[in-house]
Amino acid sequence: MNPDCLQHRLTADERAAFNKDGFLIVEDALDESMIARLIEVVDRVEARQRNDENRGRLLSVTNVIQEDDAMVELVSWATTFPKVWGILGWNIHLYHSHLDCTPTENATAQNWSVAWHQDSMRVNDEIESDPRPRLSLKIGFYLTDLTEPNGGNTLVVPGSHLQNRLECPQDGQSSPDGAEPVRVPAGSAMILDRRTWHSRSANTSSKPRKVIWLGYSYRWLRPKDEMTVEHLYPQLSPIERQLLGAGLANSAYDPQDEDVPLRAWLANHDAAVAGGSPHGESHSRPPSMTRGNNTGRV
Ligand SMILES: O=C(O)CCC(=O)C(=O)O
Repeated sequence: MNPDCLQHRLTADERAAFNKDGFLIVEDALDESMIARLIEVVDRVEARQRNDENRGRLLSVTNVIQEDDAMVELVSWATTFPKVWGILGWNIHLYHSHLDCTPTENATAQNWSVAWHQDSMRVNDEIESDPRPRLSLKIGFYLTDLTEPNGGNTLVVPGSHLQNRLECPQDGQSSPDGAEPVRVPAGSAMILDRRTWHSRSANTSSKPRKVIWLGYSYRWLRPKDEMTVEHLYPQLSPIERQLLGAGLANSAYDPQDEDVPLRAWLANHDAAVAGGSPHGESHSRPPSMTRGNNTGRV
């Protein structure tokens, strides 16, 4: 990984804003050349996946890293990835990816429905705490202009990530109090705490909306899609392999240096993040106590 990315580390102000709002906008996350490469990927996938049944409707395709080298590059992209490790630490991987194309409503008779949610579905029903734990975040890379509010913008309720319940109208049209559209130019990214209540929205503009979402989580959270990436491993750097899921099952809980090359890289470049826990004091046993022991305890 090129150390130049260190200039994009999460600042104290960005951390405070992310903790307060539950999301963070990264302006100019993508340059023109990367936007063009990624649009080419979205267009290619869309051309392949469009059919008579889904024509004119939202197209959302998961498991898209293997679609192009540009997608692999995006996973450790210089302007965004340092902020991911700044929030989650080093024991992380990519657990989900999707690309979306929202056609204009002019092109369709789709009966659009806004659907307010926190991410991760059953996690929110089955985990006990209040507020729920963060566990993961995702980054939306906006490839088309969304400075106006009618382009199929992501809707968010700032600060709602600490609320397990939110009065969300489920009429498919209206939004909860405090909801706002994310209005950003092409090339911007949004880092979204998975707990922040959000929704897609209708695109009544004259242009289709194109966005790529990458989800990062702790390595012990199971991937949400097929993650068909193992065939890429030989051409990847060690950190890219970590991010794309290499490593045996228990290494997610008890990682050794070879399982998490990001930790060693951070120890050399961003030492404050390379410690035991992203939240301060570490409560896990040191690796020497756990690896190869015969106690049967896990
Ligand atoms: O595409 C968007 O604006 C939001 C996507 C979304 O709600 C999701 O991926 O959970």
